[in-house]
Amino acid sequence: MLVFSLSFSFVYAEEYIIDIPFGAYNPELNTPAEVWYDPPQIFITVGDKITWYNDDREGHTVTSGDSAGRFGWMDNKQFGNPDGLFDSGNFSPGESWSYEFKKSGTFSYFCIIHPWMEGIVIVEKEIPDYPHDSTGKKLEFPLLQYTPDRNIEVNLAWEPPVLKTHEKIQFVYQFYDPKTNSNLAKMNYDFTIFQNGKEIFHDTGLSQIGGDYRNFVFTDSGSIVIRINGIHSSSILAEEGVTVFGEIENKQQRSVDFTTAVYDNPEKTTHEAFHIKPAQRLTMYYELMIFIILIPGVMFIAALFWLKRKPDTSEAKSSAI
Ligand SMILES: [Cu+2]
Repeated sequence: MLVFSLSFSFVYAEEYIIDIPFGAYNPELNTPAEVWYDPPQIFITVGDKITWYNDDREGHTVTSGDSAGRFGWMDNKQFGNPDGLFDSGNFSPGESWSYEFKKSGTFSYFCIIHPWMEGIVIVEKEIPDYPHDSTGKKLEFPLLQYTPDRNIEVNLAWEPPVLKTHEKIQFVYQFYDPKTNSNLAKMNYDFTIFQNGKEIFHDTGLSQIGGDYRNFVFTDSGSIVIRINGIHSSSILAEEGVTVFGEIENKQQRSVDFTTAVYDNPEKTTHEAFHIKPAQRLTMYYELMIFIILIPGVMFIAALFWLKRKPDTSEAKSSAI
């Protein structure tokens, strides 16, 4: 009976990878690293496991708690505050550390050695059946935002409401004049999606009466930012009577950001932990550089020796004669 019930209580658990990139030891991020933990923010469900790989040249830790923050460290030499939930201890370059999240919640973590390095893990009980923002807060459609100059109201919704990888998502949006509450057609705009800090989709458009839409299929899970910006219309500009330069400034300012998260689709993917080691790539690069520098170097030195030896040999010959 126990065996019977166990065989039906199947829990879908996944394994995720977070990379500590080469250069993470540097608080200024002016090395090849763009983030300290990649991705810096991850959405998982209870029972999922995360493995952190150290691809940097220094040892690091994954310690739950609050980091000192980049400027907290650089300006005030503050350290982070561990909360004792989990701690990897120091793990060296090339090593990894795994942790299974058994409880839901939002867990921030940092590196004890480099207290500016920070990441966040958001653990849901299960993939939620409602849309939410990148902090996990529930959203009601349509989402509404005003451009900073408050001249345009942007409405956004997406279908299906919970974003999963490998299925078509339709983003639908409309522009309104908040003063008259009228629908604004023929608006030029830019539509961009960023995921984990990288631009993954960009398009420009012209809104129609009733709005406009874009379809997108995500291949990766993680938090996203949907940015609609550069919203402008020549007719509205004439009404506002702004100069060309004023308009360019207005256009740049007319930007709204919406945040949410994409989940791994358990129906369409078998998520396999996959890790390309940048350190390996770097080693290969160094080996190649040695070849490129060493071979002409050896040839050059050989040529120098040969040139130096030449008068000696002729001298030896002449003295022999
Ligand atoms: Cu570190």
